[in-house]
Amino acid sequence: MTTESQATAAASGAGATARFREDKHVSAATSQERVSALAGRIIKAINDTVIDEKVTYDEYNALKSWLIRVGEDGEWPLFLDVWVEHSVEEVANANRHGSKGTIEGPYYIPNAPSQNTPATLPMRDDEPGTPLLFQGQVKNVAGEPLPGALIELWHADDLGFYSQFAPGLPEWNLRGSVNADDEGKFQVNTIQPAPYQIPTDGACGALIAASGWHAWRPAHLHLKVSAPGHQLITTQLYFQGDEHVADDIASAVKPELVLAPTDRGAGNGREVTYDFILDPE
Ligand code: MBD
Ligand code: FE
Repeated sequence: MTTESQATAAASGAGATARFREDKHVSAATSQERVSALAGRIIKAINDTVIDEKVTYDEYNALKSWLIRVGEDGEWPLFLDVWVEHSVEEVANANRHGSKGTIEGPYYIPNAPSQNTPATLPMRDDEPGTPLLFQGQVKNVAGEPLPGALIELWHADDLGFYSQFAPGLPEWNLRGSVNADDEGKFQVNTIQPAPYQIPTDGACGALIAASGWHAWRPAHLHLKVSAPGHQLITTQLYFQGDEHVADDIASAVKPELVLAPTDRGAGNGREVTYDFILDPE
């Protein structure tokens, strides 16, 4: 039997690449001027690095071979989301007044099974991990409850693997779409995710090893929260005490996004309350 621990960089990379092609409808409407300005700056940044650092032919060929491998391993979504998306998110959400957003990452899947609050994410009968009750309320920037709110939640399991990107997991494991109540209140039962390690056997892992960096993201919940008439926010929530909160390889932690769950007692795991503030459309 294939288990999640046998996940390979190439298989999860192929999944992330296929997902991106299916879900993100890339617009061709960018003007020639804009393409020229952006591509020109990126190419110039590479050339400046070559000149400043006196890059050798061996190093140039190492780069070429590594870039070829990123594509072969399907790791362009992983590479870009880990090392670039945080800046794109910073620009995109600069004018928001509500809850902080952060990067989406490569493992979102739309249209997870829908449930009403109080909900329990789809999980295995014997799902490993500490139970976690995640609850809160969706409000507008004036603090008023928002009816019709939707909380999409996806996260890794207790071994750090995401369903549909690692083998052996049920299709929708730890992925759900939860309708909040008329006052925007929601309760979701899940389990505490484990920290996530960038696959070590692919191109991104090779870069990390060659640089002496670490490969870790702190444990996190991924969320997309929306309500009629309001801007959807894509975010993540982290856990106080996680050693990688202070040095996420994806640079996606913000202090406002760190949770401090409390013990529920009687072996019932932990619970935490977090309210979402949505900006108007
Ligand atoms: C993840 O789980 C993730 O959230 C990001 C941003 C990149 C790689 C894996
Ligand atoms: Fe993630």
